[in-house]
Amino acid sequence: MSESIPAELFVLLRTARHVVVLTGAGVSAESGIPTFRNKMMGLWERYEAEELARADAFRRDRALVWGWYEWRRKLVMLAQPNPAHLAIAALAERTPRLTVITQNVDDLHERAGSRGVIHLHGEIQRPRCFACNRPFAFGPGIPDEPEGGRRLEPPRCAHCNGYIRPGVVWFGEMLPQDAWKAAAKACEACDLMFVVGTSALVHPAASLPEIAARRGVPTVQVNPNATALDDVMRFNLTGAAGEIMPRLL
Ligand code: BV8
Ligand code: ZN
Repeated sequence: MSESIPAELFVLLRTARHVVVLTGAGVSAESGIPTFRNKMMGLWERYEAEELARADAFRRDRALVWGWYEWRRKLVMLAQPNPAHLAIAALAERTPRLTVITQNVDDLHERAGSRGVIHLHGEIQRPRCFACNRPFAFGPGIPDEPEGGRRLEPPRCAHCNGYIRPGVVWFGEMLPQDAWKAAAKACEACDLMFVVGTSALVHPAASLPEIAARRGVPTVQVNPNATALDDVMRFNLTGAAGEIMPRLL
């Protein structure tokens, strides 16, 4: 049994007007989606995410990068939202206002019922053309496993014949301005902020909790491990999101 939840936190939850929940890969871990910190499961253990989640990696070997994302998209499509996603969606029904900000590119928050999710780093289900930026629609069904689990040629753009790229923000790329602005605005306005399942190493996303903490807003971290935020957060709930978040309800 992980540690108990302070009674004060329940009072804060009941009286909060605007709650922000910032999530990272840890919130999808119990759905079977590998996080970045641990070695990728199976086929890709010899690559570092930071090596593949880059535009120059796509330029150098587009089929390897596209194969990696199609492998991840298959995992996402076969995965189910876990009790953490479901609890966050349920919390929104009981709070005057709740904003979900995620670093994840999966759609598990949406499939759990969360609405208006802010995706700071894009969405794996929304690829676009690397040349003209036009959106590309995937066909129905599960992506076929890249033969040999490695390379898969990306599709071409119907408009300009450019290569289709994953609809995510790669390292070195700017975050979508509207998403970033909406996220920062929510952290400026909230009166309670949860940070669930992130190692808080990637910027500028990792600087969002500071916006709330600097305003004296109560901040709550949910993570089984220590992170860069431990000294910033007012409450540190040590444990798995799928175990702790439902108990907040
Ligand atoms: C930008 C989409 C600049 C792609 C991602 C030096 C200092 C500061 C910054 C930098 C620097 N050098 C370079 C930078 C910038 C760089 C950066 O921050 N690098 C890091 C590595 C230092 N940032 C960028 O490049 C960003 N862009 O800065 O642009 C710029 C400025 C002007 C003009 C042009 C450009 C763009 C960053 C976005 C990269 N894209 N994702 C994809 O998914 O493939 S990042 C990706 O990694 C994720 O989205 C996420 O953000 C990050 C992984 O972090 P987490 O989500 O936290 O996951 P992680 O595995 O790390 O941790 C999991 C946590 O869960 C752990 O704590 C674990 O304990 C916990 N956990 C495990 N199980 C559970 C659990 N918790 C709860 N329950 C459980 N069951
Ligand atoms: Zn195009």
